[in-house]
Amino acid sequence: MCRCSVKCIKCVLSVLLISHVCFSLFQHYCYSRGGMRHTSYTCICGSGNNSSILHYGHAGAPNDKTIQDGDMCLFDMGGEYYCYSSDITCSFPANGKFTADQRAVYEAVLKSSRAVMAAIKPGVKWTDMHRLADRVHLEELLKIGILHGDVEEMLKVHLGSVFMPHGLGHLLGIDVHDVGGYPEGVERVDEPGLKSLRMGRVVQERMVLTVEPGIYFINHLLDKALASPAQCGFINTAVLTRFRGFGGVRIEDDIAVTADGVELLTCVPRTVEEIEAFMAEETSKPFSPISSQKL
Ligand SMILES: [Mn+2]
Repeated sequence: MCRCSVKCIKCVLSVLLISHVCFSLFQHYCYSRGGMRHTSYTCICGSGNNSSILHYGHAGAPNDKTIQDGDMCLFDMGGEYYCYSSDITCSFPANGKFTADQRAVYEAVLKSSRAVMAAIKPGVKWTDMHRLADRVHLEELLKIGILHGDVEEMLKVHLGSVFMPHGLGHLLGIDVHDVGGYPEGVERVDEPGLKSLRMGRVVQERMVLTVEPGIYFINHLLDKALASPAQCGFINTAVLTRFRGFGGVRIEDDIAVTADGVELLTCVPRTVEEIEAFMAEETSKPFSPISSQKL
């Protein structure tokens, strides 16, 4: 189902409309091409500032925004095949071309995603992978100029969770957030960000997991950080202001843990160059999700 979901995502990447239309195209593609009657969850098709809403797409925020030129889009979509789930997020600029700020934030997340994937192997703690993603994000936000100061000090005051308030990833299987994340004897770490992890275990061979770091500009979390004496000193308010309304970037891949590393199950365009090339090629073709492709 990962392979078909990837093809569907590529199909949706090539046309942009109202968010729920993108969801419906994905559903149609999943069912007609992959025999997948259901998606694994209500897909998230956020754009612009809505891409910072972690579970955008629910009934209270029903994927109803028209996508605008210049928006970042965050599409979190997965098909379900005979109860087995997939869960993939692509973030991309609606018009196919990253601005300098969009590129900087996107590449910061890609760097943490790839650092985590390079570090995962049997025996590592999943909580340490989350901490690694936080560290890379903070290092990169420092380079962008949104933060200043010492990354070690930032980690002590949990500054990473201001930008990534969710967990790094979760077990994937019969359920999209599969069970077994906290068996008896495994305690949840009660720290911002880490407490949201749906899996607290040591990584084992043959586990299937999502790796989904993200950086989001969520106004109420930014305001809270600016009001916190422990955190506000690290934030460059003038630069941060530029990113208000940016939304967010998440890069979510599905992996299977092997004896000495990972197998990547989601082969979608990931680098800035791959995404821009893919969107330039696809948008140059006439689009019809029903008739243009042979079933
Ligand atoms: Mn996920």
